[in-house]
Amino acid sequence: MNFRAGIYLSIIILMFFVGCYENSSEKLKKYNFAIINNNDTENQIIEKAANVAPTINQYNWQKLETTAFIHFTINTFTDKEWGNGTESPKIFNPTQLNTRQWVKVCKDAGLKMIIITAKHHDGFCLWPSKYTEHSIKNSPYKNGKGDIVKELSEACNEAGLKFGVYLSPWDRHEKTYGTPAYNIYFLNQLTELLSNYGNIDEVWFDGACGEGSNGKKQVYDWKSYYRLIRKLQADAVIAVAGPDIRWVGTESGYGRKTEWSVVPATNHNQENIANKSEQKILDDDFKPNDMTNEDLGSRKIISKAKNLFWYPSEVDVSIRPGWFYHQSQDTLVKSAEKLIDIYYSSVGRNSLLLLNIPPDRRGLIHENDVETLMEWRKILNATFNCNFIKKAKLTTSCQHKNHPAKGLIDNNQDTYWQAKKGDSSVVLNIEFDKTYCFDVLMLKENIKTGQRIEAFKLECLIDNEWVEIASGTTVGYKRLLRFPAVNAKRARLIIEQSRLNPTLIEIGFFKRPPKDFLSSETAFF
Ligand code: FUL
Repeated sequence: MNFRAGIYLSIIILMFFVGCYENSSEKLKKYNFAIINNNDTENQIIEKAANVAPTINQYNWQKLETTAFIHFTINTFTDKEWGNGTESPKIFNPTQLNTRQWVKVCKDAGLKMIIITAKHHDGFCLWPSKYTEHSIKNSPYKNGKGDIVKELSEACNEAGLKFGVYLSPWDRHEKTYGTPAYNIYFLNQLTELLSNYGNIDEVWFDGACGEGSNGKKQVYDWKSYYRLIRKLQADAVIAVAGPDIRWVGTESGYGRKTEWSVVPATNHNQENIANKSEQKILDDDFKPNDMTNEDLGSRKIISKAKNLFWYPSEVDVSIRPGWFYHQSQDTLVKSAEKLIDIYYSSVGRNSLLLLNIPPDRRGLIHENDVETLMEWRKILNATFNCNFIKKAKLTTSCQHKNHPAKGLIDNNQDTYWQAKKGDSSVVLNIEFDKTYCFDVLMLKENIKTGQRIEAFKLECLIDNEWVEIASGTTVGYKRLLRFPAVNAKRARLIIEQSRLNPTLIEIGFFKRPPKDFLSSETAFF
């Protein structure tokens, strides 16, 4: 193949797998990637990066903000985190399983989608797959007639929640694992899941594999898996070992303070994701294509890239120390306050939060988990129910004629403020209708035009002097900053640096409830 044909072919392949072909919304840009030419200057690369935007699927996914993971399988009955595939299906026996309870808890907690471990690493299937005997059909659950994927998808559907499936590529039970035949097995199982359970909104491919250097080595046919998903569930996003959604790089619940959704396309190397997807601490050493790197998308990183694409981050974390239920961890459920900190450090840092809530051996979400989730939601509601900006006067020297600052407070989710072309540092002046006490700032970029803001700070007029209250780097879909409470009538947001003219689609000033709020809740309201 000659050089030019090679380039065209690479572009077509990239377009297919990053999903631009599916983006039919006029409001979104056509491409979620940019090709960097060898002779592009640094400024041209920055400009290209600033114009990369999400696909419609990625955008819809990001808007969910908080979603739920359900880890439930044979491990729940063996008290293990990883099964080895030799467990008998006979021990899988949840006696009170009720997917409507799972859905109610998740919905009341404000979680907008549920992703279930249809098959974890041990290979046991929660649906009666016709390609294996290692499934729920040989368990005592409903005398082998149960199908938990179906029960959950129906319950989600009834309640208006989205639904996703986790299917572990690593399979410790299936005999063909490690041979090309396994790819056929995997595709068959995917076909069952994507054909028989209504809409699937997210497919989660775990990169984990604990085979070790002497273990079985499976060469996964990722491209066929992706092609099948695009064909059978065109609206689904493919996460982690997939092209649409990026693993944040830890399982701690904490994303990066500087989180870019536009990153080099080399981050999309599946073998690398698989190698690195065990629990890791972020470090400062730069390792190319490593999801655990602290910096994935700064100017320094993208200036060396060949291609860029929109690859937003998902923060997966469990409400308990383990991913699966263990009775010994009933007292170790994360507190509402801890989950609040996680919320600010995930959703508040341009990521989506995927919170794992593992049902117990009865097949129910345990009372302790329910309690903490309801408290968490109460604190979030009490914080974000009232945005003090609503009656403020906004002025700026810098606004695009079609996107004035009033677009930030006109209650229309589609209007936004944009600086004029050429303005990459701007000031937005805010005069509230009265003095407010606030301790949270929320910023949201209009990511339909791309992610651009690189540095910002908030100042308030206190005793006639402008005082810096908070500062940050990236914004993206949503950025939340907490700070000690201030009383102010005037504030100004200074966007100090941006890749091209910045946009904001929403801005918010909020007050967190007092620490004893949960115990004195009635008094507070
Ligand atoms: C990891 C797995 O090994 C864990 O068991 C869990 O499923 C987590 C979400 O991903 O890679």
